Amino acid sequence: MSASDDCLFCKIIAGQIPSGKVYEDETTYAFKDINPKAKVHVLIVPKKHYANVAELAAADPAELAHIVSVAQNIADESFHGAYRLVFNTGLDAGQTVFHVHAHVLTGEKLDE
Ligand code: D5M
Repeated sequence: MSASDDCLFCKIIAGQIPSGKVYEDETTYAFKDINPKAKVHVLIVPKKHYANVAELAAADPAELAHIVSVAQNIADESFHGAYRLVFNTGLDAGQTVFHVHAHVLTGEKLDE
């Protein structure tokens, strides 16, 4: 799946739009959510463009597993390994950016 010219997260990954980077490797990029819902709220994205988590899981399950391990590392450093991992999928579930992203919520005790 190729990057869409008007994809906000492709532009962030390419450095065309600034972001609060917290982690980067060959395949994956993580940055602070602009509208944090927890003390630590990080978005983790694959550098390749997939619209949602189902597309990513079908095309590259190893990358999905890698995103989970990046989330675990962020939570290990922020809040003794406790975190919430959310993939909003579809407009009616609140997905607003159609480049798959894991929301990692951590850094404090979360509401149930
Ligand atoms: O989540 C999309 C998330 O993306 C939402 O929590 C805000 C965040 N966002 C939007 N623009 C930016 C920029 N420029 N930097 C950082 N974070 C951003 P969704 O699950 O699609 O609703």
